[in-house]
Amino acid sequence: MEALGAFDFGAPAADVSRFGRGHVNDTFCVRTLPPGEERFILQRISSAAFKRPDQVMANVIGVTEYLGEKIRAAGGDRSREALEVLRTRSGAGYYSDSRGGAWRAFPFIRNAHSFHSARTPELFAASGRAFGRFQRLLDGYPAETMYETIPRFHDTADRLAKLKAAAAADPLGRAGDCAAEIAFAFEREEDCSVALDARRRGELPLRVTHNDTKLDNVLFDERTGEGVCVIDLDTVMPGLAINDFGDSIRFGANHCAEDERDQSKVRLDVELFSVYTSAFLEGTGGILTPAEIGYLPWGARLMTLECGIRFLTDYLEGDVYFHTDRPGQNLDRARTQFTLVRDMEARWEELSAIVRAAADR
Ligand code: ADP
Ligand code: GN1
Ligand code: MG
Repeated sequence: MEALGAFDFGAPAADVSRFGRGHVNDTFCVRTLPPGEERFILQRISSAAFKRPDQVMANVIGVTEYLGEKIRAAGGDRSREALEVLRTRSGAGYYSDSRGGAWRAFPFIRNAHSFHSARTPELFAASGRAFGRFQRLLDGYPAETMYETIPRFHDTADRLAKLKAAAAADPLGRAGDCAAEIAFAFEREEDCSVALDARRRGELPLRVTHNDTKLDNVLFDERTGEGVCVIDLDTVMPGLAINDFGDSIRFGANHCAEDERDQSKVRLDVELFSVYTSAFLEGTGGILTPAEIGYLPWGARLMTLECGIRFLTDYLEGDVYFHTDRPGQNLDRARTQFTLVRDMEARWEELSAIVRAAADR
């Protein structure tokens, strides 16, 4: 692997293996030869997702250095609580290989793991505190210096427009298999603009947000169980706090796989919703405005709807964006999201009451 030679890992690499379950980047774990075996994460940044790896890395370096300072100032362990970009041998933030692939590396955070489902309420709460804290730590970050690494990333109305275009073009003749799902999304056209309109009216402030807050983007300390480090920072950019809350709920407040085939197993776990809400609010340490708190349920509903729309669009376009390992996987993912949306709609008053009660505590 050409990229290996671009970084100084302190010793020759003994082993390189695929790592993690990310849907977008290609992640590897590099182990160096003993004695003093070290580990690193080596990643090829997805070119389907990110057109400007230079801008991605400028954001990631800016944010990790800023977080590092804050963590040090608070007496924390900088090497575990924030990612650190390993520079290339020539001092750059990433390496471009001869095929145009962009590679970056991070020291591996040891004795910590990511999880793909909220096995216990405590684990889910720990992720909420970690993402809330992430938001709080970045409260003073100069948003105007950041690049928009994926334009209109959480513009749900734009995502719906892209679904419409994909359904109309139907390049693989798949639209017939998912007419019900396409209709489900189109029926919710008005919802798609709820958060964007609140933003335009000035009700919701723009903050520096993570934008991809699924459970596997937190590393948990294997000893304490606490969320030690928020990772996967490619989409950190100006956005809405409610979306960071919402994407965590989408992924974690249930007991099914994201690509569950049996929709009878898919339902929102209101208890987990409640646990996450309290923990996230605790982590944010009071920085959220009353309007942001009021819109939290919308964050959950919209991130789930949007993600379903994105999976469905990718299914129609031939699975070119999200990694898949079986046919129909993106369609199953879309169906799961839409079942969760339906559940959130049915329990809307309950969710709003839970958020109000958590905010009052
Ligand atoms: P993707 O964007 O494809 O989701 P991530 O950056 O989330 O890629 O990395 C994929 C997985 O690799 C994570 O879920 C986590 O398990 C692991 N990982 C990433 N960075 C580190 C790190 N610095 N230390 C330990 N594990 C990591
Ligand atoms: C992708 O990279 P990963 O697997 O953490 C995607 C998210 C989706 C998620 C769905 C840059 O996240 O937006 O919500 O898959 N990331 C990007 O699981 O598109
Ligand atoms: Mg990830």
